[in-house]
Amino acid sequence: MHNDTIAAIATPPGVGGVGVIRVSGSEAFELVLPLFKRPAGQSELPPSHKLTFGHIIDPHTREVLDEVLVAFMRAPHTYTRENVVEIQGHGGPLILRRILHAVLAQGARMANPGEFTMRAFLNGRLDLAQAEAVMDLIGSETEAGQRLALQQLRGRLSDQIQQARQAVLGAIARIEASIDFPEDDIPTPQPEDLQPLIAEAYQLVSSLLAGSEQGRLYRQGVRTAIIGRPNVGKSSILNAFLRTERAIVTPIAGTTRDTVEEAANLRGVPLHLIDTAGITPTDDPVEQIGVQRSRAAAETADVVLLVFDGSEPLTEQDRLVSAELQAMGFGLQAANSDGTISKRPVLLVINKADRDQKIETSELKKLWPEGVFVSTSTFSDAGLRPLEDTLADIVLAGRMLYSESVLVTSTRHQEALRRANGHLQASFHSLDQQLPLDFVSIDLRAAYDALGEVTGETASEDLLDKIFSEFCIGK
Ligand SMILES: Nc1nc2c(ncn2[C@@H]2O[C@H](COP(=O)(O)OP(=O)(O)O)[C@@H](O)[C@H]2O)c(=O)[nH]1
Ligand SMILES: [Mg+2]
Repeated sequence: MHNDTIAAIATPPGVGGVGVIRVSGSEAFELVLPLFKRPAGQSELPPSHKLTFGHIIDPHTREVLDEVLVAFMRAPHTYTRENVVEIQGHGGPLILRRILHAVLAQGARMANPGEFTMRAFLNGRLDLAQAEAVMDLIGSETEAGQRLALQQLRGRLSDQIQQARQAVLGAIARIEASIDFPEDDIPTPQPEDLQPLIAEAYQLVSSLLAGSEQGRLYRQGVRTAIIGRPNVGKSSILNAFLRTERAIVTPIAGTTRDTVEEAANLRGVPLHLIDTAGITPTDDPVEQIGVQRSRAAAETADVVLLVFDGSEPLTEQDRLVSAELQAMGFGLQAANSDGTISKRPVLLVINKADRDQKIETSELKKLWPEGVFVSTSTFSDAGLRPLEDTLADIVLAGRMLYSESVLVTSTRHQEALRRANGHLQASFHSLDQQLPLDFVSIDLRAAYDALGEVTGETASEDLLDKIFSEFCIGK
């Protein structure tokens, strides 16, 4: 049922200054009013969208549960477009649970994860891409990610999708009018009538796809594993990125025994840095586990920083680690024009640049003929900058994020757009081959539906359930 009244604690678990209970649905006002006691003389419904002071009481025992501010918000100018009540109580978990239970005892139902936002979607306040942006906005780790989510929430992505859909619909309408009403002498559309409309849609979708790999980085972040033999400075590099002493650094090889994972911010892209024990032959059982975990970290990484000690000649262990990474498919990354990256990128970091350099660069070049090298030192504040710059180049493939750009950030959208473009291409092809217009129309419909999946017009119930179940309760 989509208009029964739901309730949930909307603030995060734990202790806080205030906590909010959100109630939404056709009965929201009627369920909360009997619990809300105000100073004498005010028994009617308080004005909409204003905070009103009072107490929440247990309606049976008249016991006061909390001193609160309550906002009664009349539909449709609410988050869900239903009547909404927000009760601001003191932010203790027990207090909030007791207030929630009182609301539920009045006949409200406990909300499912994401159910408030789902109602906003079902009631037409947000489309699906905008609803997803709500979750991205809450979860964004960097300002750039936040900006992208906000653009999407404000409907910038949806606008472009709708524009593409309108163009496709224009082509479909011409074809179908001529098929359905042949007697009204509606002229059969010629390829040159349809091509500009299809091309317009194709171009819009292509430009969205072009930035989508980059967009995904801002949302999902980049898993970056720091790999190398022991003592080359891996943990020091992690610390330098974080600007704290997160990982233990000592001159003793084997100091890092487990992987350490931390988030850093690289020009707005969330970096998930993984410091590893290093890959090295060892008899120590604990170190062996550490080495296993280092391998696993490399296997699942988007980018590997392979660290060498520049103050020492290349060692046999360095060669072994390089060989292992190459066997995993790491090599020079190549950024394709459509934004995809064809090889798993590795960045070769020659650390301890502050010391006399004994490493043979010609040896390194033999190991990694197409490698991108960068010298760093973790001993000075500026020493990491070349590494950060080069990594940013690799990750962003040379493109900057413009604050006004609309980027597709979700795999789901990317996948739907790819399908849409596939169908648009097929319709072009059918036109070229002078196939019957029904064929063209079938592809155009498929493209139209694929685009509609992004904004939710053609999303299945299962898909909606899946998307909204990833939200938190109360959102
Ligand atoms: N001279 C110099 N020493 C460094 C640098 N980075 C790390 N070290 C030292 O190298 C040793 C090993 O560093 P650590 O980060 O623990 O290496 P890991 O085993 O690869 O994690 C420590 O004594 C560090 O102080 C650097 O840029 N220059
Ligand atoms: Mg270490």
